[in-house]
Amino acid sequence: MSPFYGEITRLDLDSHLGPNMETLMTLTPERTDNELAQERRLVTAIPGPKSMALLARKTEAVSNGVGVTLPVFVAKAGGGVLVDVDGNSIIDMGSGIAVTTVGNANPYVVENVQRQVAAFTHTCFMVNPYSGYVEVCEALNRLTPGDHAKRSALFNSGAEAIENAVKIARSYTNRAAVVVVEHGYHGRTNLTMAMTAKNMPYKDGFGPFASEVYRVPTSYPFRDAPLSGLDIAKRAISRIEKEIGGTKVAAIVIEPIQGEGGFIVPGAGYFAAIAAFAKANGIVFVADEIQSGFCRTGDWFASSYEGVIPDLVTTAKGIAGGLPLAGVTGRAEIMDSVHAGGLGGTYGGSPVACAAALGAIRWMEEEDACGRAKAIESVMLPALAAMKVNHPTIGEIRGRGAMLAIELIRPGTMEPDPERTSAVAKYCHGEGVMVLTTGTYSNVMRFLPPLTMPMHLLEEALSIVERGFEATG
Ligand code: PLZ
Repeated sequence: MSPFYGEITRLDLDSHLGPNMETLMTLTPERTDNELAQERRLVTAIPGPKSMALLARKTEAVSNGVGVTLPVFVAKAGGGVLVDVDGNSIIDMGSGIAVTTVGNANPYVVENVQRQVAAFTHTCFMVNPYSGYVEVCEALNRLTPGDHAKRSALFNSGAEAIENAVKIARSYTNRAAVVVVEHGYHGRTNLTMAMTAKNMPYKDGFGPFASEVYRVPTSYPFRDAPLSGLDIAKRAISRIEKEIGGTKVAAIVIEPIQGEGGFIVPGAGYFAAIAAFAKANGIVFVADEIQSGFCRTGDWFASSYEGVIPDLVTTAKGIAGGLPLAGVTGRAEIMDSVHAGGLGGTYGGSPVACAAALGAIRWMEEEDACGRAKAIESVMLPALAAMKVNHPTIGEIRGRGAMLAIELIRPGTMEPDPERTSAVAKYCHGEGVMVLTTGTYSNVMRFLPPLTMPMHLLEEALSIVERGFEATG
């Protein structure tokens, strides 16, 4: 049987084939399938008057607790651009925080979703099931690392996937403790706030937090030197043994590349040593691939770079081309240890989100999304390296595939420079390039372009980042 959605939502591929890898580097499509010119175009100040008017309405209608990075209100998006209500076309180097990996309004996603909403919008999978849910689980079981027997369950958001991974691990092990690491980010719900490291803006004033969550050292090569990834793993393991007890731990939850923590790629051996410790102690090792998964790093899952086969993998973001969907996938014996009816929710694995995911996954497989992420890396790394030579505030370039970042410091020190980071980001925004910042110290500029980004726009975005350094120096 096809790993994709059945006949009902099968796409007419011929009319929607995008550029493949052979043509990716040479061919720069002028238009996407939703007819957006692939160009940076500024016709007003950023934000323009229509966006400003909407921003005023937002202030009156939306809770102040919900912030906005760049208040340009989006009217259309696709390929590598966001087009706002004033007609500005902005280069999208953020993908809505690593979500629109297959591009905004990807035609495979759009067609599947349109067919699905016309067929039915909801039944609740726990009440009356449908094939899309099962097919997404089959795809997750097939694509996540390891060829052991697996099962999956679907949810609505990354935080919900993490909550459920912890529920499953506790149910399987009959243990309570959950171990997370410094700089980790896992969400904004009560349990996941406890698991998230950074106070502002995620936790401040929102406690008390869930109990039985313990934080141990993480590998941060730029700031650990001369200690190795393995040295830090030993430190983390010793902390678990001395302060919690290995046999008391239900789960260790780690991102293979830390996203909100600052795109931190662990030093060699760290991730694998922690996974081996988990295995030796009957602890469920959970890889949080919510930001790093689905071809973002040039592999389907970033755990593969570490040679680790996690017991459970959490996914969200890139899985469904922008529709809310998340998953927990893992060893059948762990996933099946939960009593029937113990996992679920009204909307988890909605038929519309599942149809979107099947479109997104199909595009990733047919269009060699991992190869595209690597092609993006091969354009970006040399450009960023050249920038580093001219701008000593760039302390480190890191990441994998289309998940790259630069960490800004005060030249000659290791001191983070969040002000410069924010100034460069603001410059880029004003020039029509959407960049995001991240990191515990807010001093990391991260790049998460959609994998449909035309190379000429990628190069243009990089040249504007460079000008941002010149203008703020
Ligand atoms: N785990 C690794 O990156 C979401 C959060 C942005 P949700 N990261 C972006 C913000 O300010 O809220 C994330 C992640 C990792 C879990 C999550 C949580 O995923 O879908 O936002 O709940």
